[in-house]
Amino acid sequence: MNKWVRAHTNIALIKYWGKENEDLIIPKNNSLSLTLDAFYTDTSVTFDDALTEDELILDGDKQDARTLSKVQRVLDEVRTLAGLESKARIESINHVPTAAGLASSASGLAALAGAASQAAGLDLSDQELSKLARIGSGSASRSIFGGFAEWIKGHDHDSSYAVPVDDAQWDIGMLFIIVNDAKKDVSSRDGMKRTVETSPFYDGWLNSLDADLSAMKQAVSYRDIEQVGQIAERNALKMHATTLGASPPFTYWTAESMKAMDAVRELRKLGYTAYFTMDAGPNVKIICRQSDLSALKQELSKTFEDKQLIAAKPGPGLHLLN
Ligand code: 2P0
Repeated sequence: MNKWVRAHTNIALIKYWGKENEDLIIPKNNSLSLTLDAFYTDTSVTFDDALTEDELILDGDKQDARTLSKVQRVLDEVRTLAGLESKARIESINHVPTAAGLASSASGLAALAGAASQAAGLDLSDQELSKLARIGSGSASRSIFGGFAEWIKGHDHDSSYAVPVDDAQWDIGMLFIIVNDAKKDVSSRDGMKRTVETSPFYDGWLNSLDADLSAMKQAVSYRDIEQVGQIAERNALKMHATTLGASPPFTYWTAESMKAMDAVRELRKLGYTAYFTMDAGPNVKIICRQSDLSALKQELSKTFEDKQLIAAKPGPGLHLLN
């Protein structure tokens, strides 16, 4: 019986946006994230000589070849490392509130790296697991770790992996405002590629990252939630600014995203510590004190429906389930 492995999703406070090497998924810059308890993926892998092709069953449904492609990068690497030839059956369950419209590639590919290496009899270090998850999806490299993690960009497969930064066992949380669950027009993979290739703002973004990253690491080490929030919000806005300069231009923001960002600014006027970040989609995530989560939810329920508001706390790293 193969074991089930669980990985939680993470949200970047210093964003990954652009690849130096698209094939190996080596990023242009280091990124830093917080792993969260509220969203996770459970995965089990079986290598079986009787199979004629790899299969992915996600939430009970067999997935098509396109969805399999990220997964196969990871499986192929595991087969190479373990000297295996058999095809694999992957069963995966996403624990993301329905209609949340949140990307699950970080938790999904991290759980796959753990489950596939375990099923192949490999005993990989966290660093090796992070590299394995990375070749499936960049952000998954960070989901091997709980709390805050930094993905060190490196320059080749062996030097590009995430490391733990801080266990986040302090008063920090995130509140998600789910504004739209529609499938996005521009995937993050295509969006970052277009931005790197065509946006004149991309260099400005890259040039500002060292300062943001070192300020963020200092703020995390001081447990300074105000600074963490301020730096994260500025960093996210700069990332999103690069997409407006791309050709053709695009944005992940919708009118509802703007409304949510305004609501966060209003929370600040009320005296709360509340800053937003956004990823390759319209949803808005609020960085706040864990001890304020209920109060913020109540405040925001004047503007948004309860089902749009999901509270999250720092979550654990990759682990086996009993
Ligand atoms: C991040 N995002 O740091 C950034 C911020 C979206 C915006 O990582 O192409 O699914 O598989 O490496 O990891 C989303 O991109 O992209 C992402 P690939 P991924 O979280």
